Amino acid sequence: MIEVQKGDITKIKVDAIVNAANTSLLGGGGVDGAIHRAGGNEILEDCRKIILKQGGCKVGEAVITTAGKLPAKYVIHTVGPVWNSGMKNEEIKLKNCYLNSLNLAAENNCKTIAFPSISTGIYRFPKDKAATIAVETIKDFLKEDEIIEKIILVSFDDENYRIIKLALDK
Ligand code: AR6
Repeated sequence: MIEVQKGDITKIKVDAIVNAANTSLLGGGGVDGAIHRAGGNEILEDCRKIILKQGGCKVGEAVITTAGKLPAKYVIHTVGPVWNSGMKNEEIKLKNCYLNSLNLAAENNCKTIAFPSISTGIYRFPKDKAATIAVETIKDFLKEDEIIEKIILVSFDDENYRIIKLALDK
């Protein structure tokens, strides 16, 4: 089941929330900043352990940490592509963000997951294209998967809410 919700992803009580991080995993602005601020230092401590082990996270890949003080159990950090006119395989990279996050969630027995609109803020990915990729990738994944029960697509603003709703109803 997929649903769309307007609001702040840090407030949602699910097994895992997904973070639109950057390759350093050290935090930043946008939803990444909000998650680290609200979740506290434990999240950054886990990120530092991952950095020591594998040196950050590549575009399209995903890693999992505690959610610290957040109501969720885990944060799955994935790194979206910076939009570059669609000339740098951005669409495939964004699809990989969703796929790798979903696989990591299922491996960790997460039944409920909330996603922000990865790459549609500071990384400037066109919102309609990003919504189509998110919805199609999740729908295809859920057809095969037996662990995940509910996915919430969280949009921070009205425009993205409408765009995601349209993509879902298609
Ligand atoms: N809850 C839900 N969605 C949010 C929230 C929130 N609290 N805050 C923002 N959004 P962005 P990106 C939406 O810029 O484009 C960071 O500095 C926002 O409206 O957070 O992937 C990282 O460290 C937008 O629709 O992520 C990276 O350097 C969406 O979340 C870079 O930004 C994603 O916007 C990643 O850029």
